[in-house]
Amino acid sequence: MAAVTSAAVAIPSFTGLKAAVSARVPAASARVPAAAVPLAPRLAVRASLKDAIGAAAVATAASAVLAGNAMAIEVLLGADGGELVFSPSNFTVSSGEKIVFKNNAGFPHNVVFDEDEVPSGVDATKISMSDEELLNGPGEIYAVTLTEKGTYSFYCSPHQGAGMVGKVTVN
Ligand SMILES: [Cu+2]
Repeated sequence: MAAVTSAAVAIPSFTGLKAAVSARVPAASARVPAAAVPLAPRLAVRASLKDAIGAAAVATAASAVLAGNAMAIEVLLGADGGELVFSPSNFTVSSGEKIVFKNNAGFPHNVVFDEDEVPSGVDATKISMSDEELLNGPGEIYAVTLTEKGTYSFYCSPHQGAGMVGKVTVN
């Protein structure tokens, strides 16, 4: 589940990093004596910069997957026309290929694998988001890698009733 959380903040964090860096530069070039800078704000800046750097590394990894790695498939959450579907909703991947579900329209969405429709021996909860966990913002992603061969069914819990369901076959 760590992948979910870090991926979810990837896009906003890039902006955050730039803001944090540019905010520091004027302070440094002004040569303000350290003692003149209130302690609490300095700590706050460091904390946010550190957070931004950590998230930026995640963002870089995520874009590498999306842009440069052939061993990944992107599945849109919500069609461009706003339909509450996975696009594609029925697809095939190789064992170990990363599947990146990306918020596109009609969110919030999530991705939950059906415990009754995964290959035997696979724990659906380990590859799913929880029912309460949602991707709320544009471009947020949930990535999962399936290694056990077979057919898996999944759904979006807010929109399962509206037909937002999908199937992936792992070869
Ligand atoms: Cu949905």
